[in-house]
Amino acid sequence: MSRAVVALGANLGDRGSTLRAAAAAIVALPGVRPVASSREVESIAVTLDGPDTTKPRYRNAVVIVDTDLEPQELLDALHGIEDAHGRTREVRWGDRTLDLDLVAYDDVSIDTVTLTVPHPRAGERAFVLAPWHDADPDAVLPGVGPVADLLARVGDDTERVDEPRLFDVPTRASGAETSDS
Ligand code: PH2
Ligand code: MG
Ligand code: MG
Repeated sequence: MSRAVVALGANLGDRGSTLRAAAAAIVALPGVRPVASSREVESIAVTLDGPDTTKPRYRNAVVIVDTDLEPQELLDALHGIEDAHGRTREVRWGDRTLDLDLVAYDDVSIDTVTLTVPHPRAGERAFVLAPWHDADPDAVLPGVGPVADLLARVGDDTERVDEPRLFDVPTRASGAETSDS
């Protein structure tokens, strides 16, 4: 079983509903179990030319899962969920109904044509770091450092959305029975 961190983003359509549906679809994948989810944040769209206030704003969130899927298998499944939400791929960093990025997978480093893990820009993006820190305050970006430190360094320019977490996972502390207890 491996632990994976997935960043969710959307700036077209009903962004909040899309992020919630995508989170539900991720944890419904065979071989995937929910661990933690962030709440949603909003931020200005970052394009290849920099932040662009004329573009629709993004909603972003992070979900953490345990999985038996290999990294590329998980990525393929994430792309399937993107496609189911009408994702198109015309412009790099262009507007999108749903973006699902595999940010980290255990402490593994992968660099293939289709997949780079950890995500090469995660440590510079408050819209990834802020929700990741919300989902797991002790998170570490493998090979880089604590997410809390990275977020302090880049500065948190995201705005918390007043909505619940994408999903809630019962914790041992709440007294819930778990299958592996
Ligand atoms: N994703 C991008 C490009 N720009 N800007 C924000 N605010 N949030 C994103 O998730 C985002 C972006 C490419 O994946
Ligand atoms: Mg992305
Ligand atoms: Mg992507």
